[in-house]
Order: sequence, then C-alpha cells, then structure tokens
Amino acid sequence: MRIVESQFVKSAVYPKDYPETVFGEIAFAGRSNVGKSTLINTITNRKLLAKTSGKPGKTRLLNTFLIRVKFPDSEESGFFNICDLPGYGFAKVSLDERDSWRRMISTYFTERYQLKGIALLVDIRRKADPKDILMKDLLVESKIPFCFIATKCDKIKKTIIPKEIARIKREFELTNVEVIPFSSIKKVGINQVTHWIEKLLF
Ligand SMILES: Nc1nc2c(ncn2[C@@H]2O[C@H](COP(=O)(O)OP(=O)(O)O)[C@@H](O)[C@H]2O)c(=O)[nH]1
Ligand SMILES: [Mg+2]
Repeated sequence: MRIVESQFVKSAVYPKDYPETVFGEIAFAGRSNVGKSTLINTITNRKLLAKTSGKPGKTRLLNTFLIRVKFPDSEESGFFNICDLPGYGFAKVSLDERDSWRRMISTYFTERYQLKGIALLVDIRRKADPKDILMKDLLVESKIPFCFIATKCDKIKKTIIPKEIARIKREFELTNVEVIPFSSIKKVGINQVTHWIEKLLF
C-alpha cells in the first residue's frame, strides 16, 4: 500500500464536530514534541500537512486528515483518516486543562467508532514516564488495537536500536505489541508504519 494523496479535513474537540466519514481512522498519540506531526508529514510525503512546531503544547485539538492509498496491481484507491491527537506532558498546563485533555481523549476513544488503531509515539531515548504509562493504560482500556512507535532513532547509534526497543517493551510491559523504530530524518520505519495501518484497515 502506498499513500498517494492527503488533505486536512478539520479540527474538533467534541463528538458533534468529528468529521463525518465512511472510512476507518488511525490515530497518533504521544507527548508534545515526540514527533507526531512530523511522522504524519513523513509517511504522507508532505512537508507541511500536519503543523509541526518546536513549541510544545500548542496543538490542543483533534486534527483529522483524509488519506488516499493505492495497492500494487490495482487501479482502485483506498481511503482512511488520520487523527493527530493533542500532545501531553507539557509542564505548564493547569489541572483544569489536563482534565479537559483527558476527557477529550477518552471521549474520542469511546465515541469514534471509525477508530481502528492507535499508534503511541515515544522518544527512543527516553525512559518510560508516568504520562506515557497512563496513556498506554488508556489504550489497553479502549480495547482498540495499538502499536508503539519509537521516534527520533537517528539520535542514537543504529547498533543499539534493538536494545532500546527491548527496553521499551520491558518498561511498558508490552506483549504482542509491535514497537516500530522510526526516524523522519533518516526515513526509517515508514514502510513498517504503513504496513501496520494496512493490516488494520484493508
Ligand atoms: N532528530 C529528529 N527530530 C525529529 C524527528 N521527528 C521530529 N523531530 C523534531 O522534534 C520536534 C517536534 O516535532 P513535532 O512533529 O512537532 O512533534 P509533535 O508535538 O509530537 O507533533 C521538531 O523540532 C522536529 O523537527 C526525528 O525523526 N528525528
Ligand atoms: Mg504536533
């Protein structure tokens, strides 16, 4: 499967604002600055599709994109949606904001019936932190299939990537969960992420 076209659809907070669609949806979750928007730009081969920003905590909405794909030996297109979830972990948010974030995410997980898979992004260099563990627990509770994506793997030596992937599996107590090393800079993991999406949707 190959992504051939992508466009921004809309931003939402409440279920009444979720874009109407007949297609399946894949969401990307993770701390602010972990590389969610960059990953979406990389797998769609678009520089500015999802806004990337050095300033953490700026995006507080569910941002949906419509993606068109092609399959080998077929003229037909397939479609799905990507949702760029608002990041977390930014130190300077009030308890109220944290609460509304949590409500927005758990409402999305339960109400968005088109949601077929969630990828949780973690920085390959960072030890599992409590907010990521809470997020993983939300994923398990949601009963929606999920994978982990270990981002910025260009920042460590290639030879220690397997060791760090094993550490992530251990720290998050992952069994039968795929952990995909990813780098937007070195273009590592694009096919694996696309393949994970394809397995869930088509
Ligand atoms: N070295 C490296 N930096 C990355 C990678 N992906 C994202 N970044 C950088 O990390 C910062 C945050 O990325 P962004 O996509 O905005 O994160 P988001 O808040 O999760 O959407 C930006 O400065 C990106 O350039 C990667 O694969 N490798
Ligand atoms: Mg972002």
